[in-house]
Amino acid sequence: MNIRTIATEPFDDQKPGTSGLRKPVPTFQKPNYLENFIQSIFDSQENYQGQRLVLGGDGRYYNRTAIQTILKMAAANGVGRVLVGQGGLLSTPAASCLIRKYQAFGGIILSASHNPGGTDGDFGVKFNIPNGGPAPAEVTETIFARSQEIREYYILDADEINLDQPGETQIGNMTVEVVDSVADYADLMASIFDFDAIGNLLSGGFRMVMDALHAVTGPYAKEILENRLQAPNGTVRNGEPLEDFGGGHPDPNLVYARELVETMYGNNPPAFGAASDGDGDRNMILGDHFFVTPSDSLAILAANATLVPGYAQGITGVARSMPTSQAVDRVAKQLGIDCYETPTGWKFFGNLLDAGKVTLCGEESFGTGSNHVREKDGLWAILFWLNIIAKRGQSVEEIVKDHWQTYGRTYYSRHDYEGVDKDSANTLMENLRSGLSNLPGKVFHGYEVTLADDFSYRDPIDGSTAEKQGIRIVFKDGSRLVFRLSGTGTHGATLRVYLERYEPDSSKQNQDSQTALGDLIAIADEIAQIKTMTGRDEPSVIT
Ligand code: VG1
Ligand code: CO
Repeated sequence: MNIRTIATEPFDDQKPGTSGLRKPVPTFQKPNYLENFIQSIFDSQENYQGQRLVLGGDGRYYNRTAIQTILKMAAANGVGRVLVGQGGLLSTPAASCLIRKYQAFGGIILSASHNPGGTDGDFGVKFNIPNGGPAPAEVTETIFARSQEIREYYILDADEINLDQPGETQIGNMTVEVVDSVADYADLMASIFDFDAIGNLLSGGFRMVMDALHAVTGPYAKEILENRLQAPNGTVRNGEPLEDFGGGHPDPNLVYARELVETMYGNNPPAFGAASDGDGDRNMILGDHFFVTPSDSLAILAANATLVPGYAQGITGVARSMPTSQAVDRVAKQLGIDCYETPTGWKFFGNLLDAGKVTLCGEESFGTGSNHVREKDGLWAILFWLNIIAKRGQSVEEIVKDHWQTYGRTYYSRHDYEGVDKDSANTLMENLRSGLSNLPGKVFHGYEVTLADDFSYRDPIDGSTAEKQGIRIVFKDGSRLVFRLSGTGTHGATLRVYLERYEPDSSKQNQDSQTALGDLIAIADEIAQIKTMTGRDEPSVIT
């Protein structure tokens, strides 16, 4: 056994963002770039020698290469056993499931999630902790600090591992176990949802389509929907994971999941349409000519949770990221349970879930999940919807409109200005920040500002704090504008503007959301000078 010590120099740009380290593939291909970051992860951990590590990725270009390197480095660093998904594939929620089930000390997930892949796309590395969730800021900061001092890394001389053959191989003192990427996760889903009811629905003529966007969810969706739940073959579209996602943008929204949207808004569409993202943690839900906003989806899952066997006893609490609409708050109020507001990013839900304070949580960015793992989970949300439909015997549109009748409708939209100039985006945010104290009391298009701040968060469990998490402008009627810069993009800056207005009157709940939010869209531009500062007339993506 030959462990080599390789001399290296730090890279100054290895600070993880909202969800892991994401960079263009050529950056990760620089000599020692991946190795430095991986060694920094090991260096930041204690007492992992001899323990288990979970490893897999979303199948994008560089996945297999990176896995071979990480296996040899794990062996050199004293890891006892690595569970790696067959073919190098693990969705983010499946990795979380394995970490928990097999008590690993952590997991390394290779994904840049919704960012495009391929030789000139993005690659990414996420590190998850023993609870199965994303490393909290304290851990990512330690990893980053380590990456700034690194001078050497350790790697074993070993042959490439065959990732396609399930079974065990020994490299050095470490065992590599190639595991079925899907089985444990599928079993977990079967333990939560009413597979009999969903199976009867799907084999009984109810038509659905699931678009995996050539990303990691394909094999999971085929096994669960087509094999275990007996949906007709072909229910899962674009189910073959490809290194470049077929040239697409694996982001399940109305713009990037165009093929699915065309089907669901075309002639004689299926009753249910769904899509997931690159690493399988996001979901989009569509009905016949009908789109469910992710914020509404979270509220509806919370309101209907007891229809699902896994939540039949009721939910203890809910949490949403700050920019996510307040629709779920109204459900929590009615149920008499707590509702927590956290910064953007799943890592902020971990402590609340671990402490049993919340059962369900979600983000406006097509992410919903529960205490079954510590990540958001695309297929879980899709199965949750199918379970509700099977039990209620109503269409997606009927379920949503019923919900609005009971709780009121929250018109909601996010406007993204992608790839704008970094300096201009920073100036826009700085200008907003410096003007915040002048806003309360001011009236724009009939909307009076009652609160304007830069969101900060104190974790109720461990007291850790996070500052500057997005600018909130709240109006007297509860309407809100939120501004923040993306922490996952790799080119220029992405400005996200979140718009929200509450409409309790059921006779006014059938407007197009962009129309209903028209005044707020105008106010956002007036206050933030978006057009002037970004040089853009309109957002690149509206969801
Ligand atoms: C975006 C979303 C955020 C999500 C994050 C990771 O972050 O807004 O809600 O948690 O992506 O999702 P940002 O900083 O770009 O707004 V995933 O599915 O890409 O890992
Ligand atoms: Co994702």
